[in-house]
Amino acid sequence: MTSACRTRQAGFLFMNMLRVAIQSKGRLNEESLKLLKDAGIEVDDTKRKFIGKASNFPLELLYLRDDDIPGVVADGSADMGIVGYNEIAETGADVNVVRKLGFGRCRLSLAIPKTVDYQGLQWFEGKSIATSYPNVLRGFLNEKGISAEIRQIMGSVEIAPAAGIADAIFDIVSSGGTLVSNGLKEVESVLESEAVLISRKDLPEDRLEIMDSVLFRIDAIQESRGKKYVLMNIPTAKLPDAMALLPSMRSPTVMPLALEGWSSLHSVVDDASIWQTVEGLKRIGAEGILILNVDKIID
Ligand code: PRT
Ligand code: ZN
Repeated sequence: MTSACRTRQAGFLFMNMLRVAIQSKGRLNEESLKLLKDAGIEVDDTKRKFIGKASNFPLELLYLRDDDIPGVVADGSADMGIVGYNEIAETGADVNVVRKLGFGRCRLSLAIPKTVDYQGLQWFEGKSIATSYPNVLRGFLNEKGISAEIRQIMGSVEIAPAAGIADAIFDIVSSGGTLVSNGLKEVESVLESEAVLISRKDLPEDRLEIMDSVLFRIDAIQESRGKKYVLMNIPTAKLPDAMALLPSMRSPTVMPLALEGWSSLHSVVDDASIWQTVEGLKRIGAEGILILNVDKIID
């Protein structure tokens, strides 16, 4: 009997349950829940407490502060987690990063007062730097051979230079707006981050199948991102020209139309170049062009 058999989805009696830790509130909460929803996993978020069970999948959610997620996955209290890569880098948690998720993008950067004439990393020699990410910063400074004092503070890092707490900061930057409004400028980008899906290293055998199912669904969602499905009617003689306009096309579908000399051509096209592609297709005689959203792509 496979674990899938033991997992009686219809009856909501799950002997094997995958426990996934996500942020309880904050920047990654909404996107994490949306990802699970897109993957067809229904969690009643309105009654959110510490733990929430999916109604149609053998999975339960642990709602935690992001700082706690790497640790609970590393020690096996949760099987998987969704957290910013910056937290993994800082904690050095012994987990597997199984997927990059494409949201919560940011970077950990060094920033200094905007009036400083910055000539390079040597500026930091002997300076003090305020941060909530001392381990990542220490690693970077050691690698570059810079000796600076690291002042760990837990919040409002960006006010440290103006408050006389430190000469510089090392903090998360996204748009850069917070730095500007605090009279700072970003001078070194040290670590690129985005939300990642992590798993414990010793995931029990009976939960592997459930994790594979989650990964399969997430891959289908990610594969479809930035893609459109295009259908058109085109003179059969123009098919080679149409193919040349669709370099990203995989396994094009070509079907003859009832009207002699015409074909129907279907393809998946990158969203970024959709208008350019469609204009080109129109110029070579394509008609009745339909552009559709792609929900999931299963390779
Ligand atoms: O309560 P809990 O501990 O769970 O949450 P938190 O307050 O520690 O974290 P939260 O919700 O602020 O961020 C969660 C994760 O989102 C981070 O660990 C990053 O992986 C990611 N992320 C993406 C960001 C940002 N963008 C971001 N801009 N985290 C924080 N910021 C902050 C940053 O600290 C700075 O104060 O936003 C400010 C800078 O933003 P810009 O756009 O002005 O540059
Ligand atoms: Zn936090």
